[in-house]
Amino acid sequence: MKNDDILTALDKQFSLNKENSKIVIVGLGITGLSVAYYLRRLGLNFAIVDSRNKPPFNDELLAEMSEVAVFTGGFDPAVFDVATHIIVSPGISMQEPVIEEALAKGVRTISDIDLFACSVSEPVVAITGSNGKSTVTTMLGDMARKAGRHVAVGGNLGTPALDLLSDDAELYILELSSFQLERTSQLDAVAATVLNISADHQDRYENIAAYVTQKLKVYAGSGVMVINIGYPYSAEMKQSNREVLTFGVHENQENADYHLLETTSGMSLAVRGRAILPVSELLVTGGHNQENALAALALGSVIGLPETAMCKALRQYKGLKHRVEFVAKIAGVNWINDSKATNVGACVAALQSFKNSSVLLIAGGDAKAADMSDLIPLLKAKVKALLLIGKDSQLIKQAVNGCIPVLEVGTLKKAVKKAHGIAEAGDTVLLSPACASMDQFTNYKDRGAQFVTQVKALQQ
Ligand code: UMA
Ligand code: ADP
Repeated sequence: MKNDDILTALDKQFSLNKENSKIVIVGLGITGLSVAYYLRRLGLNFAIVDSRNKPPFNDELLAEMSEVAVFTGGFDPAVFDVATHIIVSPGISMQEPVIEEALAKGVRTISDIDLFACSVSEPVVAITGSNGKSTVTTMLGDMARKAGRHVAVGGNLGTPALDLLSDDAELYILELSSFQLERTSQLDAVAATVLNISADHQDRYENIAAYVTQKLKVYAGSGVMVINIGYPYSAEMKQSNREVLTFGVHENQENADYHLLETTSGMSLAVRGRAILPVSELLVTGGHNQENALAALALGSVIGLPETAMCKALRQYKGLKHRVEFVAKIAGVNWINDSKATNVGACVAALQSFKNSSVLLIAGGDAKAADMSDLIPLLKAKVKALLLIGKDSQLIKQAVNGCIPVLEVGTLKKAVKKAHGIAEAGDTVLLSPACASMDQFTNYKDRGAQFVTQVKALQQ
């Protein structure tokens, strides 16, 4: 869209304009920086505030836009007092006292996703869920490229939505987190999905219902609702005036539009009883990835991607790093990096893909107030020993209540060393922490990369 059209849309939706608006960007992470570039392009003035002393993009911002006022080292209420609009980054809770006070005074809040939604006329596909978002987003991106579409893929995946805006893009695929959705009002995706729900971010939400409410905002607007029939909330979610497509691999899956089908040559991905791709041809493993593939197929069908192109992309999809990623086989022991398992649901999915109780599981970190006792059935079925790292070790140890042997090792380095000492040929050492990483690492990528380095060092 042209800048003038975007400005008209922003004025209409949010009374945001050059003449009367005083905009404050809250947070100078990658989202805050993308908002700054976007507002500058439109000729809108703004200030930035960040609670950290040295936010990650401070230097880049000052180098590129030295005229912008940047307030760091806390949320100074004086900055919020002058604002007419605040654009709050996803990592900051809307329950921050300064933000609550501003909203109570009538300051308008807009998310980067709102700005994005007001700036595109091309179709947008929106993907959320507790787990599998990045996998499905990238699968669908590959499918669209295979079909010859000019597609831009990002959001919570890594590239902020506003940085995707381009004249070339004919289609946008966005991964969205609950943090992004909770503060968004303008989304109207042509196809949207909540892939699944398991407890996550319970440090930011009062209860699971509050978390689900935010996830369901992905279905805002009038597009096709792509629904996983295996989840209890799915029936409530259906709206009679909306087109719905279902997918699933659970008990009632035969009722789904996209499901698994037993054929004479084995299990296949299927559309309404018609087999389209044997699961043996997928490079990614585990029932959860078959479900991800079904979700991507359903979303792809809404945007008119040919089935042949979609299946070709699925056959070639190798999976993302840090998601049940094979690292090495050392003395008959498989080492697997699943650092992206930042919640219990993801760890459960990883454990389910192993056949017997030969797993040495390295877990722990910041549990984000989750109930770790949900791991107990899978720990009993698949895990020989649990090696705990990170700040919530004690809490996890108490929650699993001695159901299997637990070793509190503290750090990842010690966990790798210990696991190497006790693993026997045929075992698998799995890093699938069920926790966020920030207590000991920069992020999950850093945690995964350190694991890979330490495992590779064992081979020397
Ligand atoms: N922070 C402060 N003070 C501030 C601003 C931020 O302490 O003033 C902290 C936050 O509490 C958080 C960190 O800085 O711990 C980053 O927050 P941010 O809002 O600046 O984040 P961005 O760098 O803009 O990255 C965000 C998403 N991060 C979060 O939602 C925490 C990235 O998702 C996303 O890729 C990026 O926008 C582009 O859309 C990451 C993530 O961990 C991968 N997401 C969570 C998840 O997947 O579970 C939701
Ligand atoms: P997200 O972007 O939602 O965090 P990813 O695709 O990055 O999802 O995968 C994160 C973790 O969840 C990985 O450990 C992965 O193995 C696991 N996972 C992926 N898809 C699913 C699914 N459909 N159900 C449960 N766990 C999954």
